[in-house]
Amino acid sequence: MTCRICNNSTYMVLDLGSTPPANSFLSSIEDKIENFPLVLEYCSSCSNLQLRDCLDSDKLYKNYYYVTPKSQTLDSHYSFFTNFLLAKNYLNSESSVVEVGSNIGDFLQHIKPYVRSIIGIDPAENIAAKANSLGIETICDFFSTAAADNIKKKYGSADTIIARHCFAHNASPHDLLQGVKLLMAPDGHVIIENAYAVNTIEGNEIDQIYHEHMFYYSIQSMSKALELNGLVLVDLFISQVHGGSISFVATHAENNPTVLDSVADYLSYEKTVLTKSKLLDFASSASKIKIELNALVKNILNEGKTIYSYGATAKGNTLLNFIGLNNESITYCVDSTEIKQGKFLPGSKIKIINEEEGLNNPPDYFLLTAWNYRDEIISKTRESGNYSSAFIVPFPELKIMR
Ligand code: DWN
Repeated sequence: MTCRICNNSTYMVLDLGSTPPANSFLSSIEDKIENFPLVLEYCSSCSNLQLRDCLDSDKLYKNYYYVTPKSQTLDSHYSFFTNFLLAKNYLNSESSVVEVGSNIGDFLQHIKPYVRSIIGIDPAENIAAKANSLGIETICDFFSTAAADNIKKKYGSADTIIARHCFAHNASPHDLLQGVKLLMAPDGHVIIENAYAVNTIEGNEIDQIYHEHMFYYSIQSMSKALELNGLVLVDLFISQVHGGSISFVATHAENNPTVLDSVADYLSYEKTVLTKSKLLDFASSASKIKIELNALVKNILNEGKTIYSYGATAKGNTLLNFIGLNNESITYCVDSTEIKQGKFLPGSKIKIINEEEGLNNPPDYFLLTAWNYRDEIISKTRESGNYSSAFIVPFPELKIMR
């Protein structure tokens, strides 16, 4: 295969078999759903990790179930993110902001008081409609050069373009970056936040691999993609959100901007992680978690105890389907997202119930499929009066927390 960023050849790192698209929840247990291969590849030329097979975006986003959850973890991340942008003057009271993949507009709601104007763009019809009903002007479309052109004609150039956890969702970063190039003001900035390949590999996060995530960006691969589109990486910051994320800050290359030390500092560490041997370790961690988690679940069930999963996450669906766990071993999946409740997880066919039901009839163990909210979910569970359920945390190493 070839790298979708630099066109050099890639090699296979990990094959997770065939699974349904991770956010295609089933309305009925009888619903049939197609499986597609989930194979991760690496390009040693630009250090890009990508999916071998990309699904048509229309299939993935027409009716989308990921609604940004209400979460303290996310609220504090939004504050950290906004303070960083304001402190570095990537955002100020005169900024016109466009957020790509803005979901229901939670982040735009957060930065609204600090800037001149905000507009969201999101392809999921149900999600964009919800954002608009909440007062966040949201265009329902995929971001592309055509969409960028329309936004520019209607609202003018954007001083700041923000794209949080959506760049990996498009099979061609070049299309997205051409749109950015067109829409961004001459002295503007684009901030692209994404799960960071270094955290994914170091944390054995094999469940970050699902069809929506077509890329696992590194500083090297993003720099290359930016460079090929007349942009340049000038700054970055790292955060713990979503299992470890990186936010790339870029601007027009023709400005010959100063590249801050943060780029070189993190790049040297990244090069020690994205190596052939660490990628092999990552692939081995998949077999290890499969064996260990299956054995643990078997022991728990043999003792006559019950397990629910916590979080109807895209990640969780990769994990459950790869491990081979289903509704015979996991009784329910608890999740706070209303539109997911009453549905069934694709593949494992586990029924999703709300948090209150999970609290009223608690299991002996929760398999924490939303492990990225570990501390928040465990505190919330304890504060609600449930001191008995233990938590099985699958990553970075399988462990039980009581
Ligand atoms: O890139 C993507 C990321 C950012 O989000 C996606 N393509 C889709 C999604 O991935 P995910 O489904 O793995 O995301 P989360 O953010 O880990 O999902 C958390 C889930 O857990 C939500 O469905 C809500 C639920 N939840 C809950 O039930 N109680 C979350 C919290 C914090 C809670 O207290």
